[in-house]
Amino acid sequence: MEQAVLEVQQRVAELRQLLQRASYAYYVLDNPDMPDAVYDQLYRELQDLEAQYPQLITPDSPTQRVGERPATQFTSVRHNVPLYSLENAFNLAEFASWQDRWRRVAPGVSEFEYVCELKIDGNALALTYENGVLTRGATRGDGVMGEDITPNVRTIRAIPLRLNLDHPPPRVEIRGEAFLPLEVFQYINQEREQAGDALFANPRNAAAGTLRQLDSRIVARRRLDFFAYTLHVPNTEGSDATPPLQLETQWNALETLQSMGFRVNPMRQLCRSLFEVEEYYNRWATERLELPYLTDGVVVKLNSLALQEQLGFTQKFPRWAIALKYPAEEAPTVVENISVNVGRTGAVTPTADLRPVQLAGTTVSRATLHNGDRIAELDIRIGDTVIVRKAGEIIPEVVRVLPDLRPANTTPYQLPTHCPECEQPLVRPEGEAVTRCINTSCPAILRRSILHWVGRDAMDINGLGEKWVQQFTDRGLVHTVADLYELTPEQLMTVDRMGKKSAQNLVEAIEQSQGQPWARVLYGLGIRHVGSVNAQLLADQFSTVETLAQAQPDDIAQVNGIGAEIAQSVYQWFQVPANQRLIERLRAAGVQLAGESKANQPQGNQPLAGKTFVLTGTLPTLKRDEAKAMIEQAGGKVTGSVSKKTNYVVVGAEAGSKLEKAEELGITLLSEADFLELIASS
Ligand code: 1X8
Repeated sequence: MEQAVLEVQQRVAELRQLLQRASYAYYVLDNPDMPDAVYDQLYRELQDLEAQYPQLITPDSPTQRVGERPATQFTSVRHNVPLYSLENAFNLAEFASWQDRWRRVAPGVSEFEYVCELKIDGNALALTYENGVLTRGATRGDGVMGEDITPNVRTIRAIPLRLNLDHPPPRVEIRGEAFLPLEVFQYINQEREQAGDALFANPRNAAAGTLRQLDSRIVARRRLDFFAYTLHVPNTEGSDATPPLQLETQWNALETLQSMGFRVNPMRQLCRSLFEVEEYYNRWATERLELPYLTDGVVVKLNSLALQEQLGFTQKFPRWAIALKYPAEEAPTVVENISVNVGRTGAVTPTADLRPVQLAGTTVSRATLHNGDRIAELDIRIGDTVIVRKAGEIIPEVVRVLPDLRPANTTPYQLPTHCPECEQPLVRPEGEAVTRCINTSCPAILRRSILHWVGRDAMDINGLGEKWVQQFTDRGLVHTVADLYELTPEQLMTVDRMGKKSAQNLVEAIEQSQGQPWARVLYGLGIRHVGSVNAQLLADQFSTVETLAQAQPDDIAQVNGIGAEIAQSVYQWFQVPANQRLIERLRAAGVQLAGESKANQPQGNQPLAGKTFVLTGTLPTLKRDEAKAMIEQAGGKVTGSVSKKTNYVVVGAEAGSKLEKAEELGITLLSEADFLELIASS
């Protein structure tokens, strides 16, 4: 008996450590390293053991709190009302048992209604409005403490900055889910791939990463969306809450949220029985796959707010709501091989070659294994039967190994110690998960760099695919992208199966690419973090390669949408002598290294050059003339009306139609404090 308890104790400690590490990676690092299904499974195992052996429960067990500590960059704030998580049900039987439970807690209730809503796979936010004005936007955090991310929340168009109410109460709090539409998610990942950055695993992580961006200008570009679902009006003494806010039902609250100016999910339904809930759940099991955002279940709430209040909360969950989840799309298959790929930045990515399997409507034959740590953690070996999952539109991933099906004589997989292409030692910088080949003349890196240069968003050179590039580099015809411009048809004809006509066409296509604009050239250089959007932003402000090459990181970071990390990366690229030589050779080859500047003022002492401001409403401390003078001093312009060309609208009290217009056009709004900060930092 004693022995058994000891063993359980050990397992409990192990589970807690695993879960804590996984939540740290998930919540703090925004870099999940454990699939949700595995986490749920371990969590349940821990819950079960703790239920059996309550003496083993400690206050710091992951089961004893709502979430994990927030990260540190933003100010921590305490939520006025904690954000609870929802109890999960994975099938109708579990839902029925939840129904039995709440009915036992409220025995007198014979008639009731449920509101069914889609569960959005995003990040919960708590928004505070004082006298109708958005004063705080916070992340969920651990449910008790979150992070104040107000500047970022302000960039979300589905969130009104001012409530559409004639007599707003002193204070209301709105909860909802911020998320990235699938299309935006794909676009962001495309951009990251182009820029050589690590991809986001799914839209939820991409949204979390975006919400915690310190630079809200970058947030604004990412087009987060939001669905509101909860409305809290505190019962203040002598409250004069006006009729629209005297709420009786959740249904009513949703309608009110909508009329207050929030986006509310239209796929909601009143249900009067378990069977109607089942119908709703089954209907959306397939229809949800057509939606432009990810959903992972159905949230079922009791409609009556009085009944909600009567039922109250357990330690962790409301008793009056439950999440009826959809199973993730998973399937078992066999890892036939593990191959490693060397990317343009030298990053080594292991990939599983799988026995083809049908998953979410497509045939999956490869899955990313992310990095060496991940392989070691899951102990994925060649020959293993594994579970692969596809969530949303993303690259499939291996979520776990089925150890019982492991063949005899397998050994743990080790990433190669040397580059599979150039055989130079691979390095893994301390504290990083990525292993890299750092040999600047590695043929794999060279091939990828050339393919990037000739790619559709860069120099767009037709007819120069992977096969040719491989031959050119293997034969030593091309060592840098500048060499492309010196190729002759005669040289090309020495390559296998290249005819005279093709060789001439190719030389011509390469020559024509000299006319590509400077922004494309800059993108084609393949500087880390510089995808095509950032390249355009930089080219707009730095009209020649010289001005960019001579700019300090701070100058570069002045560009709207360019953060410190990107600026540093650009700066460093131009410090490398080989890169400086490359630029000179491209210049000699006639490639365009300058364009028309969109900035009509020099950088530096005119940091707001080219920026147009509109002032509206009464600012708390500044007079309109003062604000105008400050803008003009910094090189900016003030105009009287809002248009697409407006960069910022500074908003004071009683702002009217200009604010509406600005919101409509998605123009960055600044409070006086934001404005002063912008001026001070410029
Ligand atoms: C979480 C979510 C809720 C709703 C939708 N999506 C979610 N992720 C909803 O109520 N419509 S409620 C909720 C929570 O209470 N933790």
